[in-house]
This record gives sequence, C-alpha cells and structure tokens, in this order.
Amino acid sequence: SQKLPLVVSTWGNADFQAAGQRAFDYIQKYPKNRVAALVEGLSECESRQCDTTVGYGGSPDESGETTLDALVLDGPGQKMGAVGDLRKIKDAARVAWAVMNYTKHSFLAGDQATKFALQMGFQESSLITNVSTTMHTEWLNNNCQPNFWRNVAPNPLKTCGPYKPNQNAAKFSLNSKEPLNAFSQVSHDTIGMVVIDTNGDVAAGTSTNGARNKIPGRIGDSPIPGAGAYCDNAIGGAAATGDGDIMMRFLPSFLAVEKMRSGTTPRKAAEIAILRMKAVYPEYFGAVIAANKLGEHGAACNGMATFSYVVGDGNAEKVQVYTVKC
Ligand code: SD4
Repeated sequence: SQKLPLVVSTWGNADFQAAGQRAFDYIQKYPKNRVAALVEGLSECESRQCDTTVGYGGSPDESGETTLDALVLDGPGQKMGAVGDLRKIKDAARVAWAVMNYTKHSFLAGDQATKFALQMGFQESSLITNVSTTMHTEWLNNNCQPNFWRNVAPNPLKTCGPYKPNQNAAKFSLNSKEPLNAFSQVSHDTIGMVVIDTNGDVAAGTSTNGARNKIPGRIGDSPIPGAGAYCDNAIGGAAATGDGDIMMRFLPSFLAVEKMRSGTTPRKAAEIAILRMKAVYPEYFGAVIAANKLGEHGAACNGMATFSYVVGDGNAEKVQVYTVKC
C-alpha cells in the first residue's frame, strides 16, 4: 500500500508529535524495522517526559516514587515483552523490549523487573525529580486529596492514612462505589503506538508512568496485552490511553483488532471499543487508536471534548495530527 509504512500514536501535542516523528523517521530509514521504530518512538517520549505522564519525574505514587509501565508487541510470531511497576530505570520501553528479546517470559514487574534490567545492562537512577516531588508535596499538603484510588471512609483527622476499610468493604458488600471518572482532574497521557512496516508487518506498544497518587504496586492497563495495546499480524494494531483501571477490564485494544478482523474500519472499531466501556462507565476518560494493514487509521474517545493523535504515513515526510470529537 502507498500508505505504508505507517505510524499511529496517541495524543497530539508537540512532544507526542516528536515521538511519532522519531518512529516515523526510523521506519522510513529502515523500512522493515518496525519494532526498533516503535521502541525509538516510545523512548523519545520517555526522555522528553511527555506531559510528565510518560517516563521519569511524573505521576508520583502515594509514597512519592515514579514507577513505569511499558509494553512491546510484535505481530510476526505474536511476540511480547512488558514491564509493570518498573522502579529506578528510566528506559521502560527498552526494558520491555529486552524482556521480549532476551527471555521466554512476557511480563516482569516491580523490583524484580529492575533487577532484570540491571542484569541486562540498564542504568539505575532515581525517577524522582523536582517536578514529581512538588506534585507529591502538594498532594500531601492537601491531605492527600484528590485521592481517587482508595475506596475508604474519609479520615476524620484529615491526614493521609492510615487507611481503614470502609464499612462496605468490611462487610464484603457489593454496593461500594467505584471512584468514577478518576482521571478527569489529573493529567493523564500514555503514549500508545502502532507501527506497520512496508511488508505490512505490525508492531504496537505503550509507555507510561501511570496514574498520579496511585497506591504503590498499582499497574495500569498500558503493559497488559489487549488492554494498553494489541496487534495481530494478519489485521493491524490498536492502543489505548486513559483510565486504565477501568479500561483493563474490557481489553479495548483486543476488541478493536477483532472488530477490524471482521471488516470494520479502524475508526468504527475504536468506536465500538469505547462504546463497550461507556455502556458500563458512562463518564470514564479514555481513547483508542486503531490501524489496519491497508494503512487506514482511526480513533475514538470518551470523557473529553476531542482527542488528537499523530499519524505518519507513506504520503508525507512529516507526521500529521488528526483530531476526533468524542
Ligand atoms: C494508566 N492508561 O496507567 C494509563 C494512563 C493513561 O492517558 O493512559 N493516561 O492507567
């Protein structure tokens, strides 16, 4: 197809454009190296700390630490590498790639993922910066509000913990309320990317520092295959961004790829995935991008006015920003 190679990635502001451009430049120079192009693109966002929601120095957890989630998928051979809750290593996407390339596992998490990364020669460094420290201090100074993530009774002392289960949890009630629309008040931009090379082979992946003020140990949707991203070499790929604690329950990227398998356009496939989540969580925040092997692409979103994404295709040297209404 004239439209290949193709790079499609989430969000449209300057740093995300640069990340898409990095992947697109790479695949134009090395037209079969879809996985390297993907990892270069994701890593570009990590080192730019896109929106402070990708890479080090953003979204501190309750303890003030930044932790990273990343996923790399390759269509041929259905290969995968992922890290979740990665600590003290900046290069989450590259570590995910190392899991894919140098192990028979698919997903490593937490301190043990760090240990693996060190064995593979990655550098250990703090992911805490002045910016993330300020975010964390502001949150502490505000009695740990907003705190969407703990479904607990308000602490009468207005301090941050110790947290106690609320009555519902103690009674194993099914009526406890979800912390809905949690992301709408915080910044929240994962990079998710699909790369299709000139052979029509597909790669997809994500990188993020997850949710701000999260409970330590929390892993989002981004490194989970079918949730944060998915690809099938016969069809295409998809990726998701937004409230991962909701989205991972629906495997929206898998669903979008399966819809494309049955002939749906990428735009419609993304819409169907969003609608599936919206039916249960009408106000949830998120977006899905999808691309097929014909070089077609599309996106859909919920919980915001519009959603922008970046596209580089065979027709141009520069990536372009597309915007869809939610
Ligand atoms: C997460 N999905 O960890 C990520 C965050 C995100 O746009 O994508 N924000 O839940």
